Amino acid sequence: MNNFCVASARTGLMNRYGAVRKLWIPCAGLCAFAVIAVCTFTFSGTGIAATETKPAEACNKPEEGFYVYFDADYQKNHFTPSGKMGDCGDIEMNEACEEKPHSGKSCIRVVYTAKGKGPNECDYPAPCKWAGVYWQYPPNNWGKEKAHAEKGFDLSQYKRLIFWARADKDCRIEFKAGGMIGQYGDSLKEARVKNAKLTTSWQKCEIDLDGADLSHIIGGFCWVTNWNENSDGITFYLDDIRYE
Ligand SMILES: [Ca+2]
Repeated sequence: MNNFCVASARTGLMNRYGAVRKLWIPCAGLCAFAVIAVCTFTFSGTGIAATETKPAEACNKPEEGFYVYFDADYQKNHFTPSGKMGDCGDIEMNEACEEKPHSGKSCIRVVYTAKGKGPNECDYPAPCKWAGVYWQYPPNNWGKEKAHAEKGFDLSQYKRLIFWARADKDCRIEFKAGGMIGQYGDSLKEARVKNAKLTTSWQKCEIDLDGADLSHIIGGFCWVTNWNENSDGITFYLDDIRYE
């Protein structure tokens, strides 16, 4: 599987990983031009698709697409990270983290402590030994309440879910699109999943949605991890989550 990462810069930046192309980018005039370095990596393992980028000066305007998150105060964010799962007490999230965002003013900081702290949302005795969060629409909609039956987004026009991620140390985190299977849940019953290898640098990650039924999506994005993958806990960061 080929994966791509894009680093934008005002000046010609030769990326040691691959060829450099000059492209004009309409970014509200802020970026006169950018150099896009396309590098291709393939990670071994199960469905890993994370790509590394060199330091970039990202444009600070949203790109085309259907955003789950751009900045904390962005008016066109969709979905809410209301769906905590597993060892919920192990999860801390800050959607207005200003520590080196990939774009704009903020990114999302996720802290997973791997302590097994409750409340514990799993169907066996605690600790669950895992945790995760779904971005839902409307908030707290697990697809089980008829009142929300008509609520959801038709994202059929989009072909992939893009997001950027980094972590305090190298780690693996699982990400998903769709897969909330309640009676009134996602049309995409089987989530599209990406087990991504994150590093301390921002990386562009992609979940391929080709052929997916996106006609009714209430679970727009999700991260999950567990004691096996991150036994000492992990802090990671997300930004620019969008369907395109
Ligand atoms: Ca941002």
